[in-house]
Amino acid sequence: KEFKLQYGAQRTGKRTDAAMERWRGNRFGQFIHWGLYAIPGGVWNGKTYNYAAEFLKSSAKIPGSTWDSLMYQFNPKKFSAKEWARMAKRMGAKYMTITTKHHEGFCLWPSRFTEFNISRTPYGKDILKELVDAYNAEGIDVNFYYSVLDWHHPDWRYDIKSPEDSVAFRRYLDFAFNQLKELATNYPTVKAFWFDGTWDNSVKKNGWWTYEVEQMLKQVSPGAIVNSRLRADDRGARHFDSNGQLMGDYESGYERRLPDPVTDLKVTKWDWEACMTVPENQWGYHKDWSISHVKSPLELLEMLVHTTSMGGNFLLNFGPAGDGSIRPEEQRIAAEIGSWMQNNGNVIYNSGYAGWEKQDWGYFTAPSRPNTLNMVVFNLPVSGLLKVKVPAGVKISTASTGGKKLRVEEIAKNQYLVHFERKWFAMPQVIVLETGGEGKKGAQYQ
Ligand code: H79
Repeated sequence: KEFKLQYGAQRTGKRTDAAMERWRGNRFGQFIHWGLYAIPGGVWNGKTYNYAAEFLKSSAKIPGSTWDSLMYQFNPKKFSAKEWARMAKRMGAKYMTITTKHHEGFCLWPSRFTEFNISRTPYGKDILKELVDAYNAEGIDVNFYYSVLDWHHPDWRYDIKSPEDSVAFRRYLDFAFNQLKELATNYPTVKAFWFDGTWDNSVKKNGWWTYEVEQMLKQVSPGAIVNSRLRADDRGARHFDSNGQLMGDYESGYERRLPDPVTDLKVTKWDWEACMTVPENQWGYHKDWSISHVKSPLELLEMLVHTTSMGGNFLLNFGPAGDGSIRPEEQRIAAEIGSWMQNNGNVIYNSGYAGWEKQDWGYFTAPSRPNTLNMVVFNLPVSGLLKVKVPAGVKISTASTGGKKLRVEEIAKNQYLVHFERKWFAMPQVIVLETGGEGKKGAQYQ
């Protein structure tokens, strides 16, 4: 059944304009969660709360006025927008997405629609502008995260159960709309908006608003990109409308997880982005990272390659401390990923899904250049022999690593072995395949 929708998807298929091509080619982004929650860092009155640090207000049941007064302590003495931007640049990030306002409601920019903002803190300056300028100066695109859910605003509602709720929430929606218009207007280089906190019934019952916000952002900021998480349709369907079409410009549902590289190939049909934490579930700064597994640089690098191989973007989160410093673990991750990206970034940027069958040794990524493909090897077999199954009619002509030719052996119909070194490697290895030329004739196979 096809529903007639006023606020459903605006398009079928991927956007093909220059702004979207750039967003897609960027592939690797840095997520930053920074707000008042960075000050307590998951610890309140001497007690450590293991749940996400940015949820401390809720986990520790802290009264609103107590939490809000943290703003009078917000004075990050070690903050340097330029240092953050340099670190992101060295890591190989091509874009950065910053929490302009998380669920707590505190705004990192001097919004004229609420006093709960950076200008009222001892720090006083416009942190958002400093970040936009510093990152843009490094050639890094800046995107804005905005939580629609707001624990601070008196008119926020989780559901609409009375006419009073309806009136109050309408005021809230106007407020959020105005803030978003303010962001798009005052920071004209912003490339994309990353919406969160849109899952409550109140928002689902006001799909029209998510549509209006998308239209407004694209009017004020031509080329602006919005994530599917913003959107609900006339009937409350989210991300995908009631007819199954993606809303917004890219799918943003993969949070702290990735699509399976064999069974979830449907994601290659649209643009998408996965966001990832370094610990299990901490976005904001948490003082104690011993409470969960902390992903290694290699685990994260594999996730980046995995995501690229499926045509998605990877947004890796950082949670700076309340003093503006970046914890040593995050600095090390940025440095180690960066050292690999410096030599191998070409298998990530402007690369995507190859359409070839996944093999155990790792991932294929396809550059935009025709007749060439990358193999990114994470699991080298002890034999050193890498199996490659090619689509029917495709032949491998050469394989090389670091400019050195490797032996390619055709072993069966549409199947090759690439003879790699039998050696232990500390980092993933890249093999470039050129396709074309003649394969064996079918009759020559046993
Ligand atoms: O900003 C980070 C987190 O603080 C934020 N999103 C990332 C990017 C976040 N907010 N809430 N959550 C993560 C977890 C919330 C999950 C749930 Fe639900 C919301 C459970 C029930 C409502 C999402 C919607 C999952 C099921 C329905």
